Amino acid sequence: GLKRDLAVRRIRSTIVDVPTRRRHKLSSLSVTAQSYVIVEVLLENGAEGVGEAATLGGPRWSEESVEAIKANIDAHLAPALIGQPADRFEAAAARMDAAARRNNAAKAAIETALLDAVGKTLGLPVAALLGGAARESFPVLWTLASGDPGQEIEEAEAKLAARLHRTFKVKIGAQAPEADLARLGRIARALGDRAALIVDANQAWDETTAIRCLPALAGLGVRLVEQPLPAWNVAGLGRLRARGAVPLLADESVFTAHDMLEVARQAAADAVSLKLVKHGGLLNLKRVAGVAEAAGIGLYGGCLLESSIGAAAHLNAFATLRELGWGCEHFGPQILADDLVTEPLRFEDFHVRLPSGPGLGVTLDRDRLRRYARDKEEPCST
Ligand code: MUC
Ligand code: MG
Repeated sequence: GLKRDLAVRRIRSTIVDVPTRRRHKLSSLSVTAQSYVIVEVLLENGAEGVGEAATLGGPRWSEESVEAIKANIDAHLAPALIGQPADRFEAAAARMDAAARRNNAAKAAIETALLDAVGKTLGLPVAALLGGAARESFPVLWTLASGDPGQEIEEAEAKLAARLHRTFKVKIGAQAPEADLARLGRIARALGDRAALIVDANQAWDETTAIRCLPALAGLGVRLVEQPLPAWNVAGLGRLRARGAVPLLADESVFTAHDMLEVARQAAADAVSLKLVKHGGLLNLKRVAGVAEAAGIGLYGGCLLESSIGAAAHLNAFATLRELGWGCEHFGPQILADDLVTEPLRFEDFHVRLPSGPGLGVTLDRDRLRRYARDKEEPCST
């Protein structure tokens, strides 16, 4: 019967390192390659599914590294699911939670692969399994993060000319605030009203610095300031927001639905950045979005520089949200020197398209998986 057919036969995890087109510099880390764990699930019915766990700069953006993700999938998470029905997504998530605390990126990659395999079995997109798509394309921004304003202006001009992106997120916090303000001033003057700017400080500032700099950012026309304070300082974000200089976006402060509830209680953000690596799966991403919606907090489609696999997973969840007022930032496939799928996501007219077709709507390219695999021989967990 269907139940037996949908049982999980095998889960395989592979660490890959994919070079980026240029150095990507955040407040406290910088990368020239993106490291992912690609999870492949095989069902008894022969259907295959794929998922991706993204990291940024090892265990520095969040606590998970690809080495830890792979180890915990192979030793703890995969064994909890072998033989279990792949279509019982909530039950699978509960089994994973019982097997390992947190490990959100690892759990998200596995859940994505289950949804992909079941969607492929039923001939339905993952979005249909999550409530059904309410949109098929998403406004998508580009991130300027080389740290060199001349290069950043040139890069933004090329994106504008190609009609790929017209909102830019500038990564700040790697240098002194005044140097960042000067850099932003140059970028803002060069782009004028042809582009919208937001910034992400990745927790770099303390409250005093933020109180000093937020009005200046607003003066430069910055529309949204992402995570100016350390993740723990939700009360500080609430005080900053009460000053009303510029809208605030919570990123590292919100991993779980409980974190989201606390941000809502403290009125600490205007919007929240939704990401699989933080929330631990597509169902949990929708749960966090629900808490934000209940508090009147806006939704922003966040990323961690995923390939087209991880980006497709996010878009399938984002597609089911009624409002995604701040658009999304799934430019990841465009900053990679190569992708991991046979047909990359489509970017056009300042939007990225929800891929069509069953499951995630993308197909893993096994040649590329092998090319970028860190170890050429990967063991299976059966
Ligand atoms: C982050 O903190 O938002 C997303 C885009 C980007 O450039 O960095 C990431 C992580
Ligand atoms: Mg961020």
